[in-house]
Amino acid sequence: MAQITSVIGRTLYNSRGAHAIEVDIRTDGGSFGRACSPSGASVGIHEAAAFGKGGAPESVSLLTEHSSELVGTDAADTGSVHDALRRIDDTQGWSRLGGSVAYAVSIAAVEAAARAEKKQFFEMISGGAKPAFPYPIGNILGGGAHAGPGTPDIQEVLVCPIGAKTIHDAIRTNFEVHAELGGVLRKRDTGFTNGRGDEGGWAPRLDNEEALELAARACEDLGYTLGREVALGVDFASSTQWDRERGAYNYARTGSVHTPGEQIEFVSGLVEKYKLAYAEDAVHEEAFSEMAELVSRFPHVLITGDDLTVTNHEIIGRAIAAKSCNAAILKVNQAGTLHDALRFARTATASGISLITSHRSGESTDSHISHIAVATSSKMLKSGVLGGERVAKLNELLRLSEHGLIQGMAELGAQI
Ligand code: 2PG
Ligand code: MG
Repeated sequence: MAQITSVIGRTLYNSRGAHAIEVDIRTDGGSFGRACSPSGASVGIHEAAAFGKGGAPESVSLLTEHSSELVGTDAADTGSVHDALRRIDDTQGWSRLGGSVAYAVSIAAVEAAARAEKKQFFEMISGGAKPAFPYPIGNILGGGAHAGPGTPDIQEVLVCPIGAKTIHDAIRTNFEVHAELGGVLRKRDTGFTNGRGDEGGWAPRLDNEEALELAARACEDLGYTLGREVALGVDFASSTQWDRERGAYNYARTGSVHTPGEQIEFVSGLVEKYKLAYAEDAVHEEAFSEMAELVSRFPHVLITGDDLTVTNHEIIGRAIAAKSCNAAILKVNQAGTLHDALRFARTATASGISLITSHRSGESTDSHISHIAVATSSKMLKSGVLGGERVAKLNELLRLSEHGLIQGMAELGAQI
C-alpha cells in the first residue's frame, strides 16, 4: 500500500490562459503523482464549482492548510481519498475547496499509486472490467461559447471515424477530416484567417446549417460516406441558447428563436439530413422529457447528456428513469472526485448508457482522460483534434495501443 506523505497544490494556467490547479502527491515509497484540473466555458448549473469563493489561490491555500487530512491515506483507494477531501469540504458542489482541487488530488493520488505498483493508470481504476479503446471524437468546427461573434450558435461540430479498425487509423482519419475542412473553408471564403476556437476546431463566419454542410462536404471530398467510414456529431450545448424567461432557444447569431417543439424539429432535421451519429445536449439541461423524445425518435443515435447529467450519480438515475439519454458525458471535474465520477460511470454502464469520456474546453497537457476512457470502456473519447493539449490525449491512446491488455475498437464498432 502506498500511503500519501505529502500534498502540494499550486495555481497554474490552462489552454485558455485561465486559472487551473495542479497537485503533486508523494507517497511513503517515494512515488510521485501529478494532475492539473481542466475547466469548462459552457458549464452545467449542477456541476461542481471550479474553485471556492476566493478563486484558485484561496482553494490552494485551503488545501495546504488541511493537507494533513490526506496524509496517511492509501493513494490507490479512490474512496478513502474522496472521504479525506470530504472532511475538508462537505458542501454538495465543492463550493469551499473547489472541484478543481478534488479533481487534481484524486487523480494525482491514483497516479502516485500506479507508479508505486508499476502499473498503468487505467489498470488502477478498471475495477476488473475489460478495458477497451474508445473512438476518438473531435471538434472540427466550433462556435457558441468556444468561439467569437459570427461563428455558429451551436458549440461543436464533431467527427468520429466509426469505420476505423485501429486507434491509429481512427486518429489519422480525424486529422485528415479537420485538415480537409480547413481547405473547404478557405475555398469558400478567401478571407478566412484559419482562426480556431478554444478546442482547436475551425471558427469560421458561418451559420449552423452551413457549418454542417461544409463539414459533410469535407468528409465526402475525402471519399468517405457519412455513416459508414466517418460520422458527424454535434454538441448543441443548448443551455447556452436557452432563455428560461422566454421559454425559448435564442439563436442570436443566426437570428432565430425556437420554441421547445421547434428545437426538437430543428435537431431532428439535422440528425436526419447529416446522418448524425451523435447529438449532445440537444435541448437544455433540465429538459428531461424532451431529451426522451429524441431518444425515442433516434434510438441508434447517441443522444448524449452533458449539462443534463453533469457526471452526477443522482441525476443520471433520474435520466435513466425518464429514458432521457442513451449516452452520457463523463467529465471528472463536473463530479469533483474520480471516486464520484467512477460511481456515475458504473451506474450508467449498468443501465446500458454508453459513456463518452470528455475533455473540457480549457485543458492542460495531462492525458489522464485517455486512461479513464479506456478503463471505463467508454464508447468515445471526446478530446478534440488539433492543439497541443488535445493531441496529448490522442498520443496517449497511441502509447496505450502498445499495451496488450486493452480490447481493440473493432469489437465496439459494430454497436454504434
Ligand atoms: C462540452 C465541453 C467540452 P466546456 O460542452 O462538452 O467540449 O465544453 O468544457 O466548455 O463545457
Ligand atoms: Mg457538452
